[in-house]
Amino acid sequence: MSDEWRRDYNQGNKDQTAREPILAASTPTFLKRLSRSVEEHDGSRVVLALDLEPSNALVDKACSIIDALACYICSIKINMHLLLPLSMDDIKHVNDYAHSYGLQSIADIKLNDIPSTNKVTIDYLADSGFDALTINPIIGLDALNDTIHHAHGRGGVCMGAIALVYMSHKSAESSYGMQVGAVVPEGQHAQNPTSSTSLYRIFLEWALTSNADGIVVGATRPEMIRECRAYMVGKHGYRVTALFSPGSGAQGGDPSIALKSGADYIIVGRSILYADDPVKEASRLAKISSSSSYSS
Ligand code: NUP
Repeated sequence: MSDEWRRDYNQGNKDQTAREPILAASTPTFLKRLSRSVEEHDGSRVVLALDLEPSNALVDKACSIIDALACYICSIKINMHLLLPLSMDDIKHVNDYAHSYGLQSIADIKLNDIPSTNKVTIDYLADSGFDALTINPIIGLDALNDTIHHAHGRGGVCMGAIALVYMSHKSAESSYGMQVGAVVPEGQHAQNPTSSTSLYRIFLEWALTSNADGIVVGATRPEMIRECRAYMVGKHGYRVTALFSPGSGAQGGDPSIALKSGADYIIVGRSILYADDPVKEASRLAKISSSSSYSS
């Protein structure tokens, strides 16, 4: 190793130490920050998916959309539509802009790698101003636990982690709905520790065991929302994990039914972004989300 390499390497290790979780007890969790945002935005439980089509001036477009819609939403959500074309500085600018309106920002990257890579990813996302990220439980219970623990301890931020439980698109049935021979600890979801169950039930159990801040269940599957909500309430007796539901509007789900079935937040992109009047549509969804609630 050359001196120059050694110097960089050692510096890198020092920086890594500086990244070790240092979290003040007073740092509010993602869900607390999100609840505050709901209060500040007239009770709206709409998470806006900023899924802009490829074009120039994406940062300006994202910021003008935030200007127009901030009072009807509680959070933005950014995925590959912006993460791939934009730089980290650009993304940070958009996130800071959202924060200036009191909004939260979720990185919808469906994190799905080995724990060491996941941790570096989380650090970059936190540095880019994100408040939470989505994660795919297919990485396995220990990896999920480890990764979420790292997100929660991320110095000064307390990143939230939202686990996929049942996605909204049609073919999700062939994966999340798959029957698998589960070995689930006794007393948990499956009655019989070696019985077969559906993959989404295992993901739900793992999400709760790993202290995920939220789960994703598609608005296209209100019966799954109802089942997951009932299980979460039954397990904890109260709500500690929020249910985020994408898939209303463009994907065919009904936002009001999703919320009444147990969703806490609806994630909406195209039906707002490409509405004839996006402000009117966002305002309509904000009203629905503030007035529809779960009844068991
Ligand atoms: O199961 C999921 N379904 C889904 O649509 C999980 C997601 N994260 N999403 C995201 O939600 C998707 O990537 C998109 O950003 C948004 C829904 O957008 P739209 O169908 O309302 O336009």
